[in-house]
Amino acid sequence: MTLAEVYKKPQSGSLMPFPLCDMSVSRTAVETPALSTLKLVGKNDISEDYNGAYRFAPIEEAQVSRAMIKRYFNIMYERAVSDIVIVGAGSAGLSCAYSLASRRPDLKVTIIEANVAPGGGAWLGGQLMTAMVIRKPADAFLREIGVPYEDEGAFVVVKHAALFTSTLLSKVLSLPNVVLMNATTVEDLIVQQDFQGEQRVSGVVTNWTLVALNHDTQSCMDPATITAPVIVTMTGHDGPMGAFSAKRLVSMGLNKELGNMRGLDMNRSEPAIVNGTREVIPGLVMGGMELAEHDGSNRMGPTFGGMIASGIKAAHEALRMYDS
Ligand code: 48N
Repeated sequence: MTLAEVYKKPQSGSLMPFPLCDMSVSRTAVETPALSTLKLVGKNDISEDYNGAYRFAPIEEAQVSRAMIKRYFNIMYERAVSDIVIVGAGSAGLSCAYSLASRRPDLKVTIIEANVAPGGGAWLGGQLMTAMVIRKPADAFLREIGVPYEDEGAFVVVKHAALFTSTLLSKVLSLPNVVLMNATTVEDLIVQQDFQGEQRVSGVVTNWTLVALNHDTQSCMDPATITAPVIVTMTGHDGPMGAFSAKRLVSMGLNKELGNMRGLDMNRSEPAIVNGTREVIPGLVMGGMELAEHDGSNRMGPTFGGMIASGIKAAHEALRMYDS
């Protein structure tokens, strides 16, 4: 029986019945089932004797692999030289990516995120509770990306942090000039002397996170590189690689010592981090909670307006550097 015949002739148990739809699709549609031909029936219409079968168009396994391989390695090839690299896809990094890439579609913005799941610490509001607090005026960003909230006067509350993070993530990923490489770690910085003799960050050294976490268990597994005139580092203050660049600047002698994040003080910390978001050494913008480790500013705990505003500030800094 040819492959086409297998897919034409429903065998018992071979195709899972799809009880929610009246599969009045014609035979020809089986080859290219268009969801529009499925008519959802009301919930009382599901009957035990439903004998339709939901069919997919036939596929070869290699087609699936090649569809992924072609795209991923095209991205790696094309983004080996980017315009702006953002390290860390937490609330600060994603806010920066959105602010940058939505205003400058001409720029190739590449986000490197160590976790499989981007979003950093912004999936919960605080201590496993779900609501997310954002102090004004950072609520303007919520209106820009279309996240509903409850207004509590000096601050607003998003009913679930995941609503903010998933909305922001989807907005960022829908921008054609953005590439997100998740499960990918920046495991070093490219630092070169520029024509003025200054040490300038001009790219990042990357590896798949599983490799980066296992360097001590295997003989050397060399990384890849991505060069760019501007790097934005927002790798947070905790987590397996928190404050990566802040620590690396110290270990490579480009910064004397870490400032080490200070205790919680919401009113001091958020403006300090937002206003302190800057080019910490030529070519490298630092913001978000990573900056608290670099500068020694306070932490703010479960309020995220400072991360959003730091991301926006970092975008302005990055554009100033890129266009200069
Ligand atoms: O969410 P984070 O950790 O960092 P931010 O700065 O975007 O937001 C911080 C915020 O969530 C808070 O910590 C809140 C406001 N609490 C403050 C407080 O007082 O406790 O995102 C950083 C991202 C994570 O997704 C990491 O996986 C990623 O950066 N990351 C890296 N990605 C690539 N390469 C690396 N070397 C790396 N290190 C971390």
